[in-house]
Amino acid sequence: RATRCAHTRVQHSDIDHFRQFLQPSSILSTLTDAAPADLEPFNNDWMGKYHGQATTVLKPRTTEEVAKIVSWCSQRRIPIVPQGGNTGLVGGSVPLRDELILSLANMNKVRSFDPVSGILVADAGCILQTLTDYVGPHNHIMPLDLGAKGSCHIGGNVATNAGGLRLLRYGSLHGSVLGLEVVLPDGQVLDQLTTLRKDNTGPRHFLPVHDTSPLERTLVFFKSLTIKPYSGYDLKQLFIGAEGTLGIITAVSILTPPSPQASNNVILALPHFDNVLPLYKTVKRDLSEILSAFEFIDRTAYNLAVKHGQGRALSDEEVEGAQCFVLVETSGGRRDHDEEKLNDLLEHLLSAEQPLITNGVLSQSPAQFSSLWALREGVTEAVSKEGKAYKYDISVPLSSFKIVVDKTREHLASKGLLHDKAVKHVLGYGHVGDGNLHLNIIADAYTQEIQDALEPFVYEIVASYRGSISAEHGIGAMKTHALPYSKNDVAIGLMKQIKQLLDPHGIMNPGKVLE
Ligand code: AKG
Repeated sequence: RATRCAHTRVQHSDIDHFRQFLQPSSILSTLTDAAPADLEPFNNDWMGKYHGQATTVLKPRTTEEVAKIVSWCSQRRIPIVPQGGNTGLVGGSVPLRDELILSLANMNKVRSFDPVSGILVADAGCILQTLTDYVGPHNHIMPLDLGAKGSCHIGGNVATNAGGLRLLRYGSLHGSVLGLEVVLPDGQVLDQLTTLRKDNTGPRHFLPVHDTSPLERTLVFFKSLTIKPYSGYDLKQLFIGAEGTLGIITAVSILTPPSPQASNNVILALPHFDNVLPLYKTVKRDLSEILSAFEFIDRTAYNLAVKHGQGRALSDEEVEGAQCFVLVETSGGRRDHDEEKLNDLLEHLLSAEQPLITNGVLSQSPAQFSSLWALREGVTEAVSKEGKAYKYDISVPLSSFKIVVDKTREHLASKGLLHDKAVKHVLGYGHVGDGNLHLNIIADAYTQEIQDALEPFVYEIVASYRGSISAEHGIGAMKTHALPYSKNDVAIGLMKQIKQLLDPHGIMNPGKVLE
């Protein structure tokens, strides 16, 4: 187990202390004048699956304020849940009990942008879409894109190592994040907000506040592992995907790629799932450098997206005989060149002796481009409108996507749970190019019976493929117990030691990532 120290609840005297340096509007507490309903959006996740009982939400405006809050909480042993847009799917951003919630929502300024290098430095609480709009006029885009872009925060994206729809083209945040500013669990500020593309020196800036710094302790720790110290540990990588358990990300330096000059997309209807792999090979070969997304939705996911008004429904003729769909996007430098390539691909696919697809619908306008994307991006929303979703974000070999979905459906049927009063749908969609399947099970309600039928069943399938139980959504509160299905004892042991080293009192997002 990771550290579990005795924790303290927020008291009136703590609020009095916070009032000394926070504006009144930055403090929301039922201990003083807030109504419990005011805290509901912070205490509950958007799926209605995870619920906390925090009495207090603080919304600092500066890194210094964050540092003061954390330093106080460290001394008082008050556990903290850092919260961004609260759009996560694994219960990582809501309290498990009555921890203090530290919302980054008021830290929402762009600190700098260099239109030549494309390097953006922004507060952690900036909304992803706002940043996209900010860099857009400079002909840049954010290196990540996801369905929750209208409300998720860049700090939360980095803290969860979010993947999304552009990973195929621009890689993971471990590559595009150049620097971070992090408030450590004792209140010190680790300033690694570099805007350098290359930096092999390891830790550079450090603002010491107390005697023994976590950095010193980290170096001693690595020394104890007989790894050469000062050889350039890239400390920021520790915080990418740590889900706020090692510190609070307050600012992010990120490389934004140039906007593509031309983007197109097409939805391809496939008669069998078996065609997805050969199709992916063909598309990669024919589109090569302009391919920017290859997204999969099965027929159930498509039907739900259409039922709940997400994007443009294809005609009956276009979907006839389709078992699943693939959305292909191209992003390139010259519209006529890219269109020619895409048209050639379609012609080649449709005229083959044994066609891999039954139909292809090419977007003809920016509005159609968006509405084809909405069919794929809108699945999550459609699922939430249909019922309560059990979500498994897994990495498994691409060839097994359908097997995993089918086996789960059969398993639920064998338990007598596949009917209108229990599980209504089992569906799969996701990022083919990244080997990332989103397995969703939609039921009328969250029940222990369904939960027990799904776990460890799903995790055992994932482990049988040596896959990952968390591809891009994080571990949160949902998967702490399931970590051993994807990480061995050595890896988990090391994670616990790092947690112990940086957060000896266990105040940072307790019960998340590690049990
Ligand atoms: C996606 O649509 O790519 C997601 O990450 C959401 C998956 C889900 O809602 O299960």
